[in-house]
Amino acid sequence: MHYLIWFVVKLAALFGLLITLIFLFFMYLHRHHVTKKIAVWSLIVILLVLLFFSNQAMNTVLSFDYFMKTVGPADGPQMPVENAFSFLMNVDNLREVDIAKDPHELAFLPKEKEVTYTLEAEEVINEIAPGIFYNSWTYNGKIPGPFLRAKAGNKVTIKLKNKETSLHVHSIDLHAVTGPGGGASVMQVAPGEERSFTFLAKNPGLYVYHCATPNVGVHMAHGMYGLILIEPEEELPPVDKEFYVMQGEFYTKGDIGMKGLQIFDVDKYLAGDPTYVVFNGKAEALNGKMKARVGDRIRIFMGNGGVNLISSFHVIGEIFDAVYPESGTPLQKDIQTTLIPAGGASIVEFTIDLPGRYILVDHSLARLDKGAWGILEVEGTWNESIFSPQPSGSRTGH
Ligand SMILES: [Cu+2]
Repeated sequence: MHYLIWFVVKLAALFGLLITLIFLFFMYLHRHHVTKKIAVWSLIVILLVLLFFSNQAMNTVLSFDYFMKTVGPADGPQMPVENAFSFLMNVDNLREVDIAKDPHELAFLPKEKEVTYTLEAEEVINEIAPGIFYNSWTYNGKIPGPFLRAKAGNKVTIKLKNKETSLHVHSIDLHAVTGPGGGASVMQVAPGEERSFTFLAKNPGLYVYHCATPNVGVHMAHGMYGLILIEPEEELPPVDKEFYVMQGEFYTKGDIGMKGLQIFDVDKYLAGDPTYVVFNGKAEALNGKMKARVGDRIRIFMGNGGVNLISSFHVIGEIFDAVYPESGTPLQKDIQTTLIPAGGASIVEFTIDLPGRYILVDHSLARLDKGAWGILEVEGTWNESIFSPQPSGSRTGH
């Protein structure tokens, strides 16, 4: 409710200011005995002030780009006015959620040859950093969406529901699919409806899935992406810990750090200049959730929802013993930083030798300040033969 009250109060304040200005101007004209012209002048002033204040109100409350025309294959990224008004009318029906996907939440490899996954598109209100709220569009109320897992040769059925509280049509395009739109050609789902389709998982790999309803980039920049792992016939070798991490971007009208409910900024989106770059949906989403012990073999399924940036994925103080670059083959060894393309993913593996706090980053390091970092906490015994002297304090060196 507080979002709507905030909006009404702001508009009422602007309206009060407008009335006061008109009244003062009217009194000025009246005192100077130009009553015949008062009506005309008042009308002009009303129109000018309305124009000025409506623009101010829109810029701070909702951003519409009335006249923007882009040249993509579908509708441009502008948000239709009716969507914005229906958002304001429905904002209290949206759930306020903790958007951060737990990096431990990984599906087990199903034993069956035919696998079914059900996803639900839901528009929510969530914090992307302390005190900064956003209207995210999600799969199952989290960013990224659920981790899906199958084996090469499996038949995979995807059911997608679109919650009745949604204001938009949503869909799914899985990069693991061979066929039109990766599924999106038959999976455009209106609010309150459900659709399904089946595909043969032909190629092993770690694939991004995302919403592919125009404007596709705008849907993805609201959080609609996740990963599906198609394991090879021989399956991935066992490890001690697996983690699920995805990088993503938020484009907000308010600059970095501006509190309150933030609205999508189409200019920043087109310029590829996100206000926030985060792992798992919000700043510090991973902290306290990634823990391991010395000697553990770690595997990170690392995806990039984009929509604009390429991630230079690095773990400070570690070397990736093994990387499946872009999740394909062949396997690479001894990698410091690996590129995760927008709409792509990688599998990285390493064994932990020493206790401490290891920071996951996009090594385009300005993005740390935009939120792209997380901590892997490791406990265990120090080994002087690998590193001496033993650091004290936080042990990260950062
Ligand atoms: Cu969507």
